[in-house]
Amino acid sequence: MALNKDLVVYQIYPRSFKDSNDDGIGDIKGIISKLNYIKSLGVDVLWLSPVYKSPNDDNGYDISDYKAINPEFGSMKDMEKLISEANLRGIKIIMDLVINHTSDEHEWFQKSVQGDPKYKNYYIWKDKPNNWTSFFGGKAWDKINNQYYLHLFSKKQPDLNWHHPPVMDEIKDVMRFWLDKGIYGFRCDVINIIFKSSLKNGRKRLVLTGREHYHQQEGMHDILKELRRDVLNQYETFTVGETVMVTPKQANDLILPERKELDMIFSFAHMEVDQINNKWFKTKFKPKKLFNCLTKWQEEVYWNANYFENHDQPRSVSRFGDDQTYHDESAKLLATLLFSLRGTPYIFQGQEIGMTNGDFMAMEEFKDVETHRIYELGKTLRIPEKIRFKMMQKTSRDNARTPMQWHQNGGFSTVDPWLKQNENTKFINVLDQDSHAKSILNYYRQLIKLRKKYHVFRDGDFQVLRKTNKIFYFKRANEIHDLYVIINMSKKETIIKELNDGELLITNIEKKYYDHVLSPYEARIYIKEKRND
Ligand code: TEU
Ligand code: CA
Repeated sequence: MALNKDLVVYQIYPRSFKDSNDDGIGDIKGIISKLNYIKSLGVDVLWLSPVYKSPNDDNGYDISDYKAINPEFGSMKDMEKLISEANLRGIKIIMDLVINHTSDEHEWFQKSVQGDPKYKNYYIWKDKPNNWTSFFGGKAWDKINNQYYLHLFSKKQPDLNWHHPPVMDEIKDVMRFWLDKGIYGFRCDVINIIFKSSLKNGRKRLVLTGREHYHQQEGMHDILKELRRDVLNQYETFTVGETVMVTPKQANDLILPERKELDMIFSFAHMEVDQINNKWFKTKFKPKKLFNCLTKWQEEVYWNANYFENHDQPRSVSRFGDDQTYHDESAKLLATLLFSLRGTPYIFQGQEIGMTNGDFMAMEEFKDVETHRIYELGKTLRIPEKIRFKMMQKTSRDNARTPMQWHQNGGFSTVDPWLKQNENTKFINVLDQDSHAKSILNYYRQLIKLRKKYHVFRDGDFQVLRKTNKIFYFKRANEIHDLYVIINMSKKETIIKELNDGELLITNIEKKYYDHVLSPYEARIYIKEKRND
């Protein structure tokens, strides 16, 4: 089945979207109650972060039963209703497929620990650990009884052993279970690290010692081909892989149609333009670096999954825009860019109203396991407390996970939410923006409409016309239209010399003349119809 390039995807982090039963935790009924809102955006696909049964060490990315719903989120009946109610509105659902690891509370792991011969090899056990380190900092091995098991994430997330064929059978079964319920596909969590080629010591590195033994190995390609051939191809599906540390070449190896693996992947290169070595060491954001990176991926990769936000990243308006003086302008500029790149656009809940980073004032206010682990790790590295806290404020994943801002008083729940609500819900919320024609929300809606109306947004090729420290000017073209996209990613007024005429299709700033002067954070898209004679 050929990839549908017309889709726009909206990601929901269920815990933070809408609470329907006043326990402070978002849930499936909450999502159902907001389906009309989601429909009003014009999106086609909902990606749900994990809703499976889980002890929530990593908020659902530690699954203890792949075929059950976390009671905090509701029941299987609720989930079935969500799928059918979404389908009624023409919205398809993709679920998170977390198959690098399970929860340590999964029955398979429990039995593996007990030495049950059927389950022993479902996980990776060793008498002596190697020197690998985990994504959340610290060693990647922990001891139970007299043996060590591998966990590339928290110690409550043991890695599955993909050398053991029954693991493959179990996962195929899980995938069929959900596809049979009518879901449209999967977002495959950290899919390019699932196959461990060897368990030898790795070269010592500041982060992820050992990664040369599991990152992007040939065995991973074989697994993906098999899942595609035996499961996905029996249905109409959509897959996006989350792939860490990939190059454009590695991306293509995963997504080119003739490879028969994934439809598209989330890469991280553009999320690394404001950091040194790792995400905790942030530097000043230089737009040119982002433009260069996006250009490279636009030019070299077959089809991109474009995103500026998800549940692991700080909010884009706080990071690449200006969440104070130019909040409105810069949020809209980022939207313009997102929707005019070649590829499938992904919106993370709240991005469409310009939600900002959280306003966390103390460590206790953070709930994320990684945030606390890295904060502690920083202590052993003797990084002063104040600096460590600042690092968390800037980079913590909880920045993305604050409750959705439905109205001036929050509207997420009637009780205190599980994670602190941002104070700025007073000014940044769905209700206000819905009724205001010029809001960020309505700008997103408008962009989605334009993308649907003009094919060139989807199938046009990409060509850079100009790249400076502030300006990104590019063209998208197909046989019918030329699109010219111009953004000024800065607080300064900037002149653009070359400007093609055409009809101004959309812009984030109202003014009398649209000449060669670009206001701070101004974005414009022009369209020109080609003559057919
Ligand atoms: O994330 C994997 C990942 O590499 C990072 O983006 C991660 O958020 C972390 O910050 C690494 O430093 C995926 C999920 O998106 C994430 O929420 C999970 O915690 C993780 O896998 C484990 O399942
Ligand atoms: Ca709830």
